[in-house]
Amino acid sequence: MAYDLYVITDEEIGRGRSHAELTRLAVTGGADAVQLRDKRLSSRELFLTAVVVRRITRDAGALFIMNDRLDVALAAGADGVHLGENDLPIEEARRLAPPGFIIGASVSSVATAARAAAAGADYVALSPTFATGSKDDAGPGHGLTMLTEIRQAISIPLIAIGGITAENVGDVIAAGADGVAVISAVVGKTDVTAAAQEIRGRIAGAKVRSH
Ligand code: TZP
Ligand code: MG
Repeated sequence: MAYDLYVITDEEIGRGRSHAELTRLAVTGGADAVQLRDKRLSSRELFLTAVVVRRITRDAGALFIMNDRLDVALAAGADGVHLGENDLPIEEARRLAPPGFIIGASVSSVATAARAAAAGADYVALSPTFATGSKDDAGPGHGLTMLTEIRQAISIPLIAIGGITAENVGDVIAAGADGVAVISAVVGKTDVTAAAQEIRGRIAGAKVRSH
């Protein structure tokens, strides 16, 4: 499964649209994966939302990755979970998850990327690749050079997250990312579907040029 365009839902950035609606609009625009991310909902609300996102992504043939919460991911039948450096350790998630379950990990250096790959992650996301206003504690961007260094150090899929736009996505792919995870560049736009289509097209173009 490809991670070319990985859209993260965020209702605060989503201009009043729900996780379900954002998911529907994003997969219509060709999103390959959708991550449900909400730090405010109760476990029950998150689960009920995840069940809906699961149905929409399955119907569209897109992956559904749950942010932070392995329990909710498993309960809702998600394809995987995305774990940050302060979330459940990758090894523990792997121990609890069924075969084939996707575990993605945020990383912030070549060393943490190599460690995540060795621990059994299915993909890593360099977080944040560029500075972003969409995550309060994201910190400064690591930049394209680190993306290239991580690409050379590991062989699992590498995703860039943080500050990715239609304008810089070509450079991000050329630097070695297999895909990009975005909030504002898709979810924050008036026309989510068109924004997804535009970025996906640019990723495809950059891949043709860099291979
Ligand atoms: N993790 C690292 S950066 C980020 C997350 C969830 C926010 C990405 O949002 P945007 O708007 O695409 O920069
Ligand atoms: Mg997290």
